[in-house]
Amino acid sequence: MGRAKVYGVAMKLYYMPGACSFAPHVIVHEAAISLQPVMVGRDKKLPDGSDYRDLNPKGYVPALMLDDGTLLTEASVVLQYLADLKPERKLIPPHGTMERYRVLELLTFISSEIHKNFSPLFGPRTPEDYKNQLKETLAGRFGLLERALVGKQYLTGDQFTVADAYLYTVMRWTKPMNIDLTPWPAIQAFMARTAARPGVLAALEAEKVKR
Ligand SMILES: N[C@@H](CCC(=O)N[C@@H](CS)C(=O)NCC(=O)O)C(=O)O
Repeated sequence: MGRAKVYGVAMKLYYMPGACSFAPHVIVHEAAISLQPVMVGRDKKLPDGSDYRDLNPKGYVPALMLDDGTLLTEASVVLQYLADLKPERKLIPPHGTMERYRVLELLTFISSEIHKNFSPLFGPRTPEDYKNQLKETLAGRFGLLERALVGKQYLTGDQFTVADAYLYTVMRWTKPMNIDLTPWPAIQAFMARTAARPGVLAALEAEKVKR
């Protein structure tokens, strides 16, 4: 079980190393949030030997267990919840602003158009033809992200947000999938810039995954 800085353990983040749960893990470090990260094994076993599915019937990560035992799932929602705990860190714009809707728009885009087009690429039974089709779809989506990132540090400008943590997390998967990012230089620059952030480095170290 990886342990980030524990400031007074109660809330728990369930994660698998390098999976989409890495995005909320980054936000935990970016915002210095007090929680205990708990690693879920590929066999769905928790460090105490119990079955993760007994706790979260969805069986996938991330999941956030709040201090009162409430379980919150779905990466985009867990990201919003964590960022809202520390509004002064500006990891998500305030409620009711157009800036917030823009970040929510990005989270949904990353979830449905990037994350979920990557997922079947990891499946050992996914047919090669379908994998190639998915890679073509992803390349089209990368073109949109490239345009969004040109001339900017992060997706919304100079401020790092939950959308950037999520985008960095899913774009890391281009490496194991042997997808060359050379055609998208603004995405490449974004990846290098984000990888150097202390919050990202701390999350990488906590999950014992490579940059
Ligand atoms: N809709 C979920 C999907 C989460 C998801 O795909 N999690 C993957 C890791 S990226 C997972 O836990 N896979 C292991 C499994 O399903 O057994 C979300 O957005 O949080």
